[in-house]
Amino acid sequence: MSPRSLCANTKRNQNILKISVFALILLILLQYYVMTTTEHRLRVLAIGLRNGNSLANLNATAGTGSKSSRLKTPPFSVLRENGSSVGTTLPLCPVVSPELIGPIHVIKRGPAPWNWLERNLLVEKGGRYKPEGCTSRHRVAIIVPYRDRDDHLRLFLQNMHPFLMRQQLDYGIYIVEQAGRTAFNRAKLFNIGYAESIKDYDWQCFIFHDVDLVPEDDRNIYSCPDHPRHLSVAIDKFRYSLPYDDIFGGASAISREMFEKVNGFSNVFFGWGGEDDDMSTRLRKHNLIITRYPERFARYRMLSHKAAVKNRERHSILTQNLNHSHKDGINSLDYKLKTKEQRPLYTRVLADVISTKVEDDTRWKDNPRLLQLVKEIGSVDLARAYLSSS
Ligand code: UD2
Ligand code: MN
Repeated sequence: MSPRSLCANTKRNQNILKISVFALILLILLQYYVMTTTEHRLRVLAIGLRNGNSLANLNATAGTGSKSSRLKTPPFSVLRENGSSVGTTLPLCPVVSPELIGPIHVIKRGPAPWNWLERNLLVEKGGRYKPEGCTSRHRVAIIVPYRDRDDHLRLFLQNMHPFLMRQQLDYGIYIVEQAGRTAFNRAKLFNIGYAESIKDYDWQCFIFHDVDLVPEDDRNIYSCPDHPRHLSVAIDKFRYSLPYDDIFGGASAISREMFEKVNGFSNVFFGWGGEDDDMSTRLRKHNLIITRYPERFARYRMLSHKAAVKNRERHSILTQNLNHSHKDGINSLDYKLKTKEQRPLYTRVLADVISTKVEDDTRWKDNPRLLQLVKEIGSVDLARAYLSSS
C-alpha cells in the first residue's frame, strides 16, 4: 500500500471514529432527556395536585397525554346508583382512567427526604386519596408489612402515590409495622392490616404488597378483582419471569369477601417463606382461581436488599397447616396494637404479633419447648399439634 493511500485510510478511520463518538453522545443525551422528562412529569403531577388542580386539568398542564381512549360515561342517575366511594354523589369515573401514562420511570435509588415527600405527594392524612371530579369505582386498602426499611418505604410512597392517583382509585395505604425483634411475620401483619383498616372505612378489597416492589407500568390496575389476582408477575430480580405457577407472594389483590371466605392468611409463619404458598393453598381449597395481568403490564422493580434468613420449618408447617386453615387466620387473630396513627402519607399501625393469650398463659411455663413453640406459632392448639407430630 502506498503511503498516500495509507494516509487516506487513516483519515477515513478517524472520521468513522468521530462520527461514532458523536452518535454515542447524542444517544446518551437523548436517553437522559427521556428519563428526566418522565420524572419531571411525575413531579408536576404531584405538585399540581397540591395546588388543587383536578387530575383532568393536570393532564393538560403536565402534558401527560393519555394513551387510553376516553370513555363516554353512562347517564348520571345510573352512575349514582352504582357509586363506589362512600359519601360522594359525583358521577362514576370512567372504566379506564384517562390519566394513565403507560410505562413509568421507577425511582429506585436516592429516596427523597420525608419533608419533601410530605410537601409534594398530595394525599390526605393517613395516605388517603380519592379522585376529585368523579366517584371512584374501587375502594382499595393497600396493606404493606414493614419493619426497618425506611429507604424502601420512602421510595415506595414516592412511586406509589402518583401511580395510584392516576388510576383514579379511592385508596388508603396502611403500613403495618411489627414491633419488637421476634422473627418477622408477614402474613400476620396482613391480617392485622385487614382488621385495622376495616375499622376505618368500608374497603371493597385489599392489595397485599411488599414494600420493596415498585410497578413499572400504570396499566397494571390496582382495582378490586373478581378473582384473586397475583400482581407481581414479572419482576426484574427474577428476570421478569414467574418463578412458579402458584406463586401469590410479592403483590396481590383480593376482594374482602374472598379474603374472609378463606379466613385470611395464616398467623403461624414466622421468618422468611411459606406464608404466600399457604395462601395459595387456601385459595385452591375454596376453588378460587389466581388470575394475572399480561406480563408486559405487570412488571416490577424490586428495591435491593439482603436476602432474609429462611424459616427452616416452613415446609413442615405448610403441610401440617393444610387442615388448620379454618381455625388459623382472621378468626383466631390475636395481637397487641401499640400505635395507630394517621401520618401525612400513610396510616401507621404498629403491632406486637405475639398473641396476648400466650403471654398471659402461665400453664406453659413448665414446658419450655412448648412455650417457645406457642410463642413462635401464636396458637396453643397448633403448637401442640406440631409437637406431637415432630
Ligand atoms: C419473597 C416474596 C415475598 C414473601 C417472601 C417470603 C416475591 C416477589 N416476594 O420476598 O412476598 O413471600 O419472599 O416471606 O415473591 N419486610 C420488612 N422488614 C423485614 C423483612 C421483611 O419490612 O425485616 C417486609 C417487606 O415489605 C418486604 C417483605 O416483608 O418487602 C418480604 O420480605 P423480603 O423482601 O425480605 O423477602 P423476598 O424479597 O425474598
Ligand atoms: Mn424483597
